[in-house]
Amino acid sequence: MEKKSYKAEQIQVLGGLEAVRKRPSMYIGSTSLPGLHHLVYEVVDNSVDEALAGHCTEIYVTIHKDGKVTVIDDGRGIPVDMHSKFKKPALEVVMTKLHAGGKFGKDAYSVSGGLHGVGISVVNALSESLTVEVNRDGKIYTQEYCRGKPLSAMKEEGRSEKTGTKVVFLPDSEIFPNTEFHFDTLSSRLRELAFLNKGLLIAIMDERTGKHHEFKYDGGIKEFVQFLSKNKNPLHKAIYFEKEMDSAHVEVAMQYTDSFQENIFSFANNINTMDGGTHLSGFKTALTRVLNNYAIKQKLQEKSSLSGDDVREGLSAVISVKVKEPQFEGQTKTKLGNHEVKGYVDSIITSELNTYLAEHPSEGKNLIEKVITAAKAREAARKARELTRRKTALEGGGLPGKLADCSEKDPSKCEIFVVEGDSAGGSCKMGRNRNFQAILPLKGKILNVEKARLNRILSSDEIVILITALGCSIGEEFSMEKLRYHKIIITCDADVDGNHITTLLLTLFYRYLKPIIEAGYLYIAQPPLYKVKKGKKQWYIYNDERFEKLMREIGREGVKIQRYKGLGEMNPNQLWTTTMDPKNRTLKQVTVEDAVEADRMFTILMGDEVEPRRKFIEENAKEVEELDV
Ligand code: 0RA
Repeated sequence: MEKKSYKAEQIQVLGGLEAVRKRPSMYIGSTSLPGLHHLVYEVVDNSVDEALAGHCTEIYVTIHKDGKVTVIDDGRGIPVDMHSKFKKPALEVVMTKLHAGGKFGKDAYSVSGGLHGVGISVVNALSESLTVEVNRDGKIYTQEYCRGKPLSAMKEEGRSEKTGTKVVFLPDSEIFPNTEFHFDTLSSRLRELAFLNKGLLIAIMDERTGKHHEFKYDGGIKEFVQFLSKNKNPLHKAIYFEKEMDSAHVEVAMQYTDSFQENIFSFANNINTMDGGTHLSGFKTALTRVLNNYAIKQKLQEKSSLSGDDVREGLSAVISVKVKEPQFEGQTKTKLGNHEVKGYVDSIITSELNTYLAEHPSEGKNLIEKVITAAKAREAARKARELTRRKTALEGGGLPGKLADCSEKDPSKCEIFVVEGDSAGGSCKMGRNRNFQAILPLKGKILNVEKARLNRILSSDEIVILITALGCSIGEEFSMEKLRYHKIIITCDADVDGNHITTLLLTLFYRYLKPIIEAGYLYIAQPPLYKVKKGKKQWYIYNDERFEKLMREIGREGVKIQRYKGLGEMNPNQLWTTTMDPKNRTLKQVTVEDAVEADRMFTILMGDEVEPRRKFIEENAKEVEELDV
């Protein structure tokens, strides 16, 4: 990319930072954990922009013991020349004025859109302290700030032959209720960025624990796809296409595996476009057309009959586009809107995939056989569904006999507790508020959907009962409008079996009913672990930490402790107060925060490969302590 020389005046300034401190969520989405982590991404995005412009090759992120984070890059360094309007160095303007961007104009791709690209000044505004050090023009420049305000003028401190920027910041505890960074959260986003920007080295070090990762992928998204298929059985080597168009750079990597799930991620300017958009739809349209034509040419079918779902079964793919003027749409700004991109992606896939199939006949044969088997299974599933419909009326109509429904009919007011076992189900039925709380007891373990296609899933009684109770159907006929409850609460024992059933249910929702998770309708009940009694006082305790703390406060003498092993040990009244009463209970909302990690976790935990599962459980022993899979 050509080198644009930079002038301080190019920086557009919209205003001061008071607005950011007054309404931080407007700029970083929230002040809870995602917002906190966004501070790091914001700084790193600026470094990645330098890499996209061809000036940066390494980025180092460090989480320090005192809660600070350092980001170092070897880019050009933030400019330090005088800004004529402000009579201040550009560095100070960039750090203290809102939206002091406009650095590359429309001449380059940059990470911006959604919540990204709000500017590094936002990080400064929301930091108790921030120090920036710039290596540029043979010199070192520094400046320090407190809550966005400079503590002194920019200083020149010696000479340096390097170029680059170092930012050290401490998130403001007046703004963020929790200022503790999660290594895994940061690490997985940084890994994603390294995949998306081939050759760029991104390292993260956690000085609190010594954990560290270093990511550098010369194969870029091709390696991303291999990573996604890692615990599955690939049918061929990953395929990679790349093309530079007038106003966009398009990359696609894909690989079929023998799994039944589709696993496609799309990105625009390094942002995960969760809601897809023109790049994704261009890919899907072209893939379906190319494979239908291929199957006809191979005399495997007479006319196009493979559906989009068929051609995507078992497919891992990453579509990454970099667009000069990205338009992000939708409420969360995670849908790419640029119309020209659909055609770009379509034409690349059409020509390149046809070439690939012509040049790789045996790979072609393997994958088209997989796709045709998927089509046959889909047909079988349709028949199974029809059969089930006749039997139990899958959508609407008759409700399952085991369901104790609520009297309220407005889904936004209704809750359903999906309860492990008939006896706990019975207590829940007695304890509930029948106006708005429904109870569905499930018998034992449901089928592991990770290992089955939809037609087999639909032959499982427990799943059909659950889907029927929910009202929303499944597969091609899934309908959010028909969902009968906007709170679905998984209620299992806090033991090995309970955890297993919870995971099985989560897998079912993640794989087949994902919109329910995305809408925020899925929850996990948090029944208490202990009842502690001393004299006339009694406490319900929900976690071990709190338990230890209470024991330190009240001592052990004359104290009666009951450890709950299952919901069945509580009477209806206790169940109501501790677990069901909206005024007292705590519910854990299920989110698809990191779909890549979630997919890996589900694949590892539920798939058939034993070794990765053993390793995962070992590494995450704390979280899955009692989960036997
Ligand atoms: C404004 C203009 C230029 C680069 C940057 C800011 C910049 C910001 C950050 C934040 C972290 N690392 C960074 N690296 C660069 C353009 C510089 C030029 O044209 O020379």
